[in-house]
Amino acid sequence: MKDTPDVDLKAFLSVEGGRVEAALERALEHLAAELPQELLPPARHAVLSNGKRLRPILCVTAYTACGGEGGDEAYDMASSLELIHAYSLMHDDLPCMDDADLRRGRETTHRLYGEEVTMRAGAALIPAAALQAWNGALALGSDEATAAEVVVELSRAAGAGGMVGGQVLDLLGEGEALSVEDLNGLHRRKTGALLAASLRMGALAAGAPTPTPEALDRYGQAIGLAFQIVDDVLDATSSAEELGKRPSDEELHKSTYVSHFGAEDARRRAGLLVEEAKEALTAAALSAPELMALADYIVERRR
Ligand code: GRG
Repeated sequence: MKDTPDVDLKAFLSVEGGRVEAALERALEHLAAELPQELLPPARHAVLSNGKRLRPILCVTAYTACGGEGGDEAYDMASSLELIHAYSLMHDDLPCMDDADLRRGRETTHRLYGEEVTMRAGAALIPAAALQAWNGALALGSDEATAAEVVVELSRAAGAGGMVGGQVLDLLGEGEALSVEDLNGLHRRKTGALLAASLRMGALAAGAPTPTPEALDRYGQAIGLAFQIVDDVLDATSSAEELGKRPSDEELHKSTYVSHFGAEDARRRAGLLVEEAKEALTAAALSAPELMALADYIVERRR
């Protein structure tokens, strides 16, 4: 893993990931008080599995880079993104979507707990995430107008104009030869919107003045697309065991950046996007070595 001058990326990811993990435990304990008992084990299986926690880490890193100060509350707010992400993976893996049996190196939630319970537990995570974002932002000291903006940001990115809309395009595109423009549009929504919202939520909660959120947005859009390109490369060049997930894009007959450009050129394109992301931070004079290092991580990751 490449270190930028001031960042030991491995240590940073490990410490930040641990704090996200703790916040997710708190969120699930809170949810357990209200959730029908049968939904708790599948929710815990999906949320507390071996994810990279990239979205909450980006959120807290942007929050800190914008001058935000806060302890566990920042991770509580940011863990809302991981709740949305966990629900999306639970539903994405269902037989009516990708029909996956392996996720994060373990059996998928519906394989263990059944489809109906997985569908319900996933649905319960959506409003739980909105409340988590709202309560977390207030606990950080945001006023209600700002906390509402944070929740709107999350909801918009997760919704029809973002992740859900992108997923619909993805499902419709199976077995079709999509153009690069179609692929970009699909992935900006399906993957990019939530990644970009992670940064905007952090900036909003920190009360960052424009143009900082705009620069973070440019950074977020660029790493979002780079992330997906690398995802396609890894999918095409690694085994299910290495990636901890199945089925592959090829098995699902999906158009990918690798089918358009080949793995090597796709990787090169991802690298260019990462440079574009870093330039957005430099142009805004935003001193954020961790965000620079996270941009490198997007292309260097192995899973
Ligand atoms: C109702 C049509 C409809 C959809 C519901 C299922 C769904 C919403 C959306 C699915 C979108 C989806 C699966 C996006 C995930 C894309 C992606 C790149 C996932 C992998 O993310 P990582 O690499 O995974 O961050 P880890 O495991 O590290 O968290």
